[in-house]
Amino acid sequence: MRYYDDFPVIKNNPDLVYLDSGASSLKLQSVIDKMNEYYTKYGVNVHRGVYQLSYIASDEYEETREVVAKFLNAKTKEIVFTSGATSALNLVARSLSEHINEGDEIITSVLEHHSSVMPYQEICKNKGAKLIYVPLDKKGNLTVENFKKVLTDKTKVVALTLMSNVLGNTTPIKEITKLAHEKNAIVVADGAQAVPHMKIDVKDLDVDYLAFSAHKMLGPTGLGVLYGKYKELNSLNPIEFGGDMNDNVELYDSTFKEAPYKFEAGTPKIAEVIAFKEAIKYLEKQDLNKIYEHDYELTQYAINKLKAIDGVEVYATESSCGIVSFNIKGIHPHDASTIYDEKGIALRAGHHCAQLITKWLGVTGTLRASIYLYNDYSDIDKLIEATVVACEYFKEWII
Ligand code: C6P
Repeated sequence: MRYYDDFPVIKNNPDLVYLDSGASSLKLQSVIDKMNEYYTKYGVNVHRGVYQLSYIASDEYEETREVVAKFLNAKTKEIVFTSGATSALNLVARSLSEHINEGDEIITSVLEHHSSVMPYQEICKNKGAKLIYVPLDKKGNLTVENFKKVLTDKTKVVALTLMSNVLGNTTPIKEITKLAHEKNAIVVADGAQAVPHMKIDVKDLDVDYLAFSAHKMLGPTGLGVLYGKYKELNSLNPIEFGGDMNDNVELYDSTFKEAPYKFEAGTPKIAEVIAFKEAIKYLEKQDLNKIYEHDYELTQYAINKLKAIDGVEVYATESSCGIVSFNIKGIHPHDASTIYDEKGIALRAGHHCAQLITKWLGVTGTLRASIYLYNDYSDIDKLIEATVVACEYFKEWII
């Protein structure tokens, strides 16, 4: 009930057990209200108009950049708005590709979401560079020791997730970044799952780039953020060209604005950017450290309860937060998921756009319950009850 007024989807679906926040979190009423405010009160373009409404919209837009920067302990000019974590990760990879040559090495891992690894597969194919995978330990954790084994003088980019969207485990990115920088390699961190759950300080982590999505942290869909250390970010060339990112345009050449604006070609996601600050303010009010504690406790509670059920295989570990992947042994997750849906439990089934890790686990996919601040123990108890029912239903096929 605590979140009843804050999240209209909860209000409108009182029996819903929402355990799919890893795919997209529920959206805040204050975010929706702010989008409405933009559309109804000053819904015009930004950075272009020379009239009052455009100034208001532009100020609201730029205020979010300041709020995001403060949230990450970054500088305002280090924040680029994109259409999602995917586009942020593609932007940085494509911009970096100019600096990748034959024989260079790019380090990644099988924990990656497709958007964190596929751009580098393309670069390696086109440039004759090598994609190198950090081996995982037995539990699926990425360790500093294993990272050291693959880091070489040829490493140019290290592209790793901060938190796996299948296992929910975190990467020791601070230690990895320190080592990578000793080899002058650039570190690109995928924060799509981590940023919603934990306090991230980019100065402390020292990563060069960090990408994440607004819609996984109570904000609007269609919006992402690319943080880039200013010197690095400003040294990259844009990959999209058009309105507002240029300075002087001549017949055969043009000059670009400085970062972040040279990476925001065309009319941006105005309403979404303006409203996103409401999500960040809310998360800060709730306290990210408390959110992490809450999500971690519920995750571990779910893991322990699931492990106690005969016929269930759990892939999450003691370091998992917010994500619990499991299977009913021998049952395809899509078949099992119908039981949960019948009981009003929303979870995800499949490879979660991270086929490398599901292959590493030796399965085609998993059931995945993902937990966020509005979930409580009763949601997990319902997940457990439904899992007992599913095991009973499939008992003849369980192997
Ligand atoms: N993972 C999931 O259900 P977008 O789709 O651009 O907002 O985020 C991409 C992305 C990048 N990295 C990680 C670690 C992610 O988990 C995601 C999105 C969703 O797990 C949708 S596939």
